[in-house]
Amino acid sequence: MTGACPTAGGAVAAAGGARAESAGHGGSGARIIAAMRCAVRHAVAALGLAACAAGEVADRPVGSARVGAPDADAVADLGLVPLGRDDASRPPPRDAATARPDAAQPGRDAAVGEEDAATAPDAGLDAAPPVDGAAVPDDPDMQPPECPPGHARQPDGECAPPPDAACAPRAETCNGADDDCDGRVDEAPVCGPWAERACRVTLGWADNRRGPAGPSDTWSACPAMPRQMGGDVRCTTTLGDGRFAHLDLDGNVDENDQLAVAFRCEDPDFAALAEWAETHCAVFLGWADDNRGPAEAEAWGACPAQVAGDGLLRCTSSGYDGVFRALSLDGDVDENDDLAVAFVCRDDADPDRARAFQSGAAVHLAWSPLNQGPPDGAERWTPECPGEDVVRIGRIALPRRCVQSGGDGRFHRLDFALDIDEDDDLGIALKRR
Ligand SMILES: [Ca+2]
Ligand SMILES: [Ca+2]
Ligand SMILES: [Ca+2]
Ligand SMILES: [Ca+2]
Repeated sequence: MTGACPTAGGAVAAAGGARAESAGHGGSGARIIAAMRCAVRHAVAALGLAACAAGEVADRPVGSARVGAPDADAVADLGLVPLGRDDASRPPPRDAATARPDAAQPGRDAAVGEEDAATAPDAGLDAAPPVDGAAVPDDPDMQPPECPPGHARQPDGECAPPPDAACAPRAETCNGADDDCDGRVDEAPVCGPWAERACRVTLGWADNRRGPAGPSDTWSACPAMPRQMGGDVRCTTTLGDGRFAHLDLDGNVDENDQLAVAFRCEDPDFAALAEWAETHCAVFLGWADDNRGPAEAEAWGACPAQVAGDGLLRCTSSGYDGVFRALSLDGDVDENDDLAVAFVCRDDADPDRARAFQSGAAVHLAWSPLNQGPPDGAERWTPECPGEDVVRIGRIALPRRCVQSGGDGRFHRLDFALDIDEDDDLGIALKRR
């Protein structure tokens, strides 16, 4: 033959004969090669990737060739797989010794393992015995996008970092480590109990603008002391038990009052985790007069894009650094005023971890008038939080109200129902969700 292709059936016969000759007594090398080369071309034509010139085919245009018997059987005889046939039905190469990485793609084939060979689109072609160095078609349209450096194609087609051979998978727990060996740290919502125990929220209040003038590590005696409840500058801190810390207000609460919050974590056994939580999560407080506060919102004024902000929707936060920033209230703080709370975790390098931590813990913020807040250390402020309870004193019904950050990073409003003054209580808690 001189390179012209016979009919598909002829190619099959030629290939079969060549194989018989080869197996039997060697035969003509040139004929074998030519026959197999054309068989490959027909397989390629069936895949729509290449075609013999129409004039080269004696009795049927290549464009009319269809995958199926006898072409498919012939192709299968050569260890090739026609398009549309399941990988599972693919016969193994007849001579394993002849199967070698495709010379056209040495790096790729060398990099992928057996699983890749079973799933890669060119697996059938790669698995074919090499025919006289014939190039395997490498249509870019058939290739999946390259995986990022260091990642490998998974059986489901996704790219993933290579498994850490030293990692022994176990259930993910909150420890700052990747327990289940999926390359992600604490990505499941497992950190609520740890946060409840190891982290603390401090709520500070001041009358007559006596709070620290700028960002401050301390607010009155906190956090060195868990609480200080005398004078114009007061503070209270959660104690790692999920219970409410109680803050007694004093004087009329108005434009000379301030609020502040801090969030700190400490755990000698998991110091890096505590450091991560304190610097990647923050408690936000919002305030608004004249019922301007939204019931639930992604943002409250400038927060959480900024750690504090002025204006009609004022806000402050623990700022991802454990530092107090005073929020100055305005006007008379009364039944038309709103507070709000949010708990926001963010980590550009590991968003799953931040989202999981945020959803695992909640900051509760509560209010009661006329000294009707539950005692310090109460497990609950209201039967449900968010929710409201009613306390009856004779014929007077007084509300207790509670909101919580809810795990969604959004601001949740605490709507005051009465004037706020020295007989009002605020409560703060950090709980697992
Ligand atoms: Ca993990
Ligand atoms: Ca973990
Ligand atoms: Ca005041
Ligand atoms: Ca007001």
